[in-house]
Amino acid sequence: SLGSDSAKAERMFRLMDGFLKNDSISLQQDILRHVEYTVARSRFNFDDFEAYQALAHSVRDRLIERSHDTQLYFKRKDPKRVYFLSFEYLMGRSLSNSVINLGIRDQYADALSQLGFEFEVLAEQEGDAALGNGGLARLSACQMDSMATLDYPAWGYGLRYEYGLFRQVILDGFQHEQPDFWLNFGNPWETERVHVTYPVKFYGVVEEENLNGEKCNVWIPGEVVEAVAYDNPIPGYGTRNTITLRLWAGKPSDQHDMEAYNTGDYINAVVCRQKAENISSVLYPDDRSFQGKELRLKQQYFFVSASIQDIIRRFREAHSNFDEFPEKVALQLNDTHPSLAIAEVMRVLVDKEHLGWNKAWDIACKIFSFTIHAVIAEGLEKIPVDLLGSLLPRHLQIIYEINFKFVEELKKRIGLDYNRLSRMSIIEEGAVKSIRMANLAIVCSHSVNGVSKVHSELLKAKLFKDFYELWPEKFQCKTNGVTQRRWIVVSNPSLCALISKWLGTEAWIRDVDLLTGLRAYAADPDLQQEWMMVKKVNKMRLAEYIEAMSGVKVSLDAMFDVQTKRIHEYKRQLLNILGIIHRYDCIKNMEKSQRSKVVPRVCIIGGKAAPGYEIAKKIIKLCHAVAEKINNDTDVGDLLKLVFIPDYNVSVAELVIPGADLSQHISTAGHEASGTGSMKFLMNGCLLLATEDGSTVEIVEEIGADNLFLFGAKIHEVPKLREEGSPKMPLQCARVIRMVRDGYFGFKDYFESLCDTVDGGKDFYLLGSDFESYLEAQAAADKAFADPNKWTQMSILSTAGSGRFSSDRTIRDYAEKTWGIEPCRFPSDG
Ligand code: CBF
Repeated sequence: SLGSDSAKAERMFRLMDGFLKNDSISLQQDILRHVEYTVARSRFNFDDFEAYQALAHSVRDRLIERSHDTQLYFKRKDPKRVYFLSFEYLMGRSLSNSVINLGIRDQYADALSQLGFEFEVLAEQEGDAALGNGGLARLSACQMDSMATLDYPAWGYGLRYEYGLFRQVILDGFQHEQPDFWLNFGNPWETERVHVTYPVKFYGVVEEENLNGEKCNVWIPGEVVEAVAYDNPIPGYGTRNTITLRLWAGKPSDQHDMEAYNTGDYINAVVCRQKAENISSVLYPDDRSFQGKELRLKQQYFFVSASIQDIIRRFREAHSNFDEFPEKVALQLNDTHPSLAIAEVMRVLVDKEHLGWNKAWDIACKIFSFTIHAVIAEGLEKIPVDLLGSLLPRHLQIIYEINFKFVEELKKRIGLDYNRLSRMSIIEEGAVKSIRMANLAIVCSHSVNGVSKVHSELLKAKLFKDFYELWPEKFQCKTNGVTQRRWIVVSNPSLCALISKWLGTEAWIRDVDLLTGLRAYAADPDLQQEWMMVKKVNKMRLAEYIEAMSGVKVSLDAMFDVQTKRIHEYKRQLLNILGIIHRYDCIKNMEKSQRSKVVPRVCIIGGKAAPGYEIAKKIIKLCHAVAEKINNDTDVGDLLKLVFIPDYNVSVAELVIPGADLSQHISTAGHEASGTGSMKFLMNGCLLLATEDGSTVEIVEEIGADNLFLFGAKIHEVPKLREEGSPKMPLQCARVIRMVRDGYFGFKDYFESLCDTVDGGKDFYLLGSDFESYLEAQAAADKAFADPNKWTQMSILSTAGSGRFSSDRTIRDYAEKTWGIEPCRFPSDG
């Protein structure tokens, strides 16, 4: 083996360092070779898309080489590895990110221009990999980038959905969903590992057997599906380390079908085989509600079972028993979605490895840690017992056993407090008896964390108070972060160059705390001038996109005010739209002579609504109806424009965020677990208009309340305001709601139920009571924008303070305090 002959191994590593050359001629040859032999087009005649495909394959070769080196090195060193289990990843495009992390973007750009192509144009050919819904999924992608860059021995596991998040198409202002068959033209980044497959079992019965005098449980499945691995390389920046995101796809299992073929039912057997592929076919498009559907549960178990088999197989290659398992393996549950992994690990260790329950449980409790992204109890997954029992009969038994032992232990600690016992039980009694997946994850995990300080405190004080009182040491906070590689270096190259110039180094790309060095120059007129130029260029890019998408021409002198995120009542896009109506109303009622004092605004809203979320869809329609009115009102002209950006996704975000002057993060206090969009805008020098919710509270700590526009009720005030209800509705808010109700923007009846959510007596999300303070914050933003130097200084200070919100900080924190892993860097210059 490599380890037993270290001289040979060293020689091999040296030889391998740079099989593929990165000079311009080698790159050109590589690209042409892929045009000819991979894309199968003549090297004398190929278009932009074919050039992109060849380019992507040439980059992939380099990624594969590095990924092999990394894996061999990990194998040799056998460090403790972390396995990140996430049901969703929003990776976006890979090309620019990969060549930047590999450090060969300029070389490729040069090689392509020699061939008559432009790198930027080819990069636009790539579609997004949208295997996730929103914040949680993009967070997973950012964290993968940080794990690779910080040289952690990490693997990501997930599902290879054939249909990613739906495409949003707007017709007459209404959202329609279209399937995103993103694999239509193949995916040049992934490698199918035909040899890495595992059987995943479903249904069937559990039988007791006698093994050497001991009773043991044997699960006889009713269906077996094969999981096939698709590997996606994740390159680190400034390192040769390239880790893997392994996604599973369903394939029919030959073993299990043989019976059907032998009985002559050929047609049915083939049709059944096809069912296997359905498991990984489609991503569920709801980001906050769960309906206990069988397919979703199947997906969860499928990905968990394949991942656990893979992890155990890797461990077994270097270890003959499980004694060292907790010293070598950390398993991170990204939300409750993968928490069946707990029951699966127990099943494997008890039923297959025969370790005995206590030893297996001891191991499970040492390896699992759990991140909660939900804020409210309704956001927590529950699986009906009947459903679980039919799909995974052995797992149901195991969960009952875990619960039994837990409740017995609990009784000893807290006595017979039945209310508390029933709240903490993993099994929820009721009309539909269910498994509380979060309780299962908390009971087993050695660490449980929220995703911002505020959220982590809420978990301790409310959602999981009982558990916190029992195990205070388990509860931690890991404030989310985003990667500066994607959100500055890739998406805002001009800002990246400017920062490096003023800091005199590019080291901040790996060591993001260096950004604080910008504070010293925030008032420097030269930097301010250059900073404004960069913003202008990015606004120009965005304005062109807006015109192309919506036909609306916008003025670059206007403040670009952006709210882009999933559409949810709690995120309060409706508050934004009502504020825009108010602004419009004010302009209309103003003396003409006064209008020159108005700070012009381009209001930009974008985001998808879950297909079954009626109110969210009405918000989208209202946005279009209001835009139609305002944008065609010559009286208003450039003073106010409203545009909705359709099909908001990662690559659109890369264009929108650098061009924003102001961005809104205005959730009702206590509803946003963290929010990560705010961090991306902050990095790009965009000022925030925000409520004190989620991670905004920490952003304020970092950049100071003077450098953003805060408003609204605080978390502790929300319950009382809810009790008070409508009497708090201010006149201005009532007036704009009335305009909508009266049909000023058309669709009178359609908007009725939407208006009811605000003035119908409940106003659960407190639009009414926050309205005045929202308008005040908007006025403060106008005032600041009217002073370009002041605004630019605030913008520089925003970027300078954004380092704390890098996923590098988050990941280091997880690695040191939760996973107990250390960097394992391939010995090379990168
Ligand atoms: O933690 C990442 C994000 O997760 C959510 O999107 C989620 O899916 N629960 C939250 O809503 C965000 O606040 C959070 O930033």
